[in-house]
Amino acid sequence: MIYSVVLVNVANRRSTASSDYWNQRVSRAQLKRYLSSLAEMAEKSERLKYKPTVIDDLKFFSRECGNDSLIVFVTDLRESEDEVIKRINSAARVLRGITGEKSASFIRTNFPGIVDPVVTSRFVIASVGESGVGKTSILHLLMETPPPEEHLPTVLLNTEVLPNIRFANYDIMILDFGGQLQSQKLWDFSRADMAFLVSDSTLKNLVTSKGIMAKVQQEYPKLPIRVFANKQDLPNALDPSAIDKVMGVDVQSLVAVDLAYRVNLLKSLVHLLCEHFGLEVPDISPDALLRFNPA
Ligand SMILES: Nc1nc2c(ncn2[C@@H]2O[C@H](COP(=O)(O)OP(=O)(O)O)[C@@H](O)[C@H]2O)c(=O)[nH]1
Ligand SMILES: [Mg+2]
Repeated sequence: MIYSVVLVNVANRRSTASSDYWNQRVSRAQLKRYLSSLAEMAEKSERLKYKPTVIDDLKFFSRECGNDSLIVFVTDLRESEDEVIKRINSAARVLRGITGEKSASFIRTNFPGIVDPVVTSRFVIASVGESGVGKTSILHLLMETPPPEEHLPTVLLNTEVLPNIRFANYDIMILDFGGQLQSQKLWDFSRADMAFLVSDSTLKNLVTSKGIMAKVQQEYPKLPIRVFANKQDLPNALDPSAIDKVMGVDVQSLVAVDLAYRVNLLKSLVHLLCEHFGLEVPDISPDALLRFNPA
């Protein structure tokens, strides 16, 4: 996880702009300690100063980026160094490129917009399940847009509701696949980081969904799958504990057409993502962690 990207003025060692991606901010003291260690390393050798440095439980990377400035990436300890190095090199290149054209104050003011495209990554969730169980409705619930009143089966892939959700430095993309049999053959999880398996809450559909889950797990053993049991409002819905037993995993029950369920859905998404990235779930509202339709 990339927590922050900071622009530092080399002469006075102060940060002049930053773009923050997580609620854990880098303190001024930590940044100072990093800059001191960087100066020490630079004295020893030019090459050493590009080595990432750990301060407390944060990892610091930096590059010169023109205009007597330094760009600093602050990450957690799990983030792949190669990945960060690729990104910080690109960010430094972008900044050096515009240094001649734009004023320092322009760069300061527009800093997040300048570095965001280099810092953010895509996180793909494939949403699958039988036709008519509520996959498209779940997207509407997430995005707070009115759900479809009648069922228009999604063919292949729904490109009308394109959720635009930012979590930390990730752009969450949800692929809403069609559920009809001819579409099922085209489900492709090769680009997915996670899967949502949506079922309704009838025994019949849960059993079918369990079969789908087994198939997906066999083909993609490492893909995390979260199961949703939708349509809890209907009279033939099994209750949540029975659903967990049938499916053999924890299932999130839901009424995708009822806005009251949105908070729980957001919380669950935050939990899943934090778990995936090895983050502690912060004690703040999911709305503050998931940014919808970021510019
Ligand atoms: N009663 C009820 N109807 C729902 C719920 N979720 C979706 N629906 C309805 O079920 C139908 C199919 O939903 P849709 O999201 O298009 O299913 P998809 O084929 O899985 O994408 C639509 O008419 C929705 O309004 C729910 O939780 N309760
Ligand atoms: Mg659909």
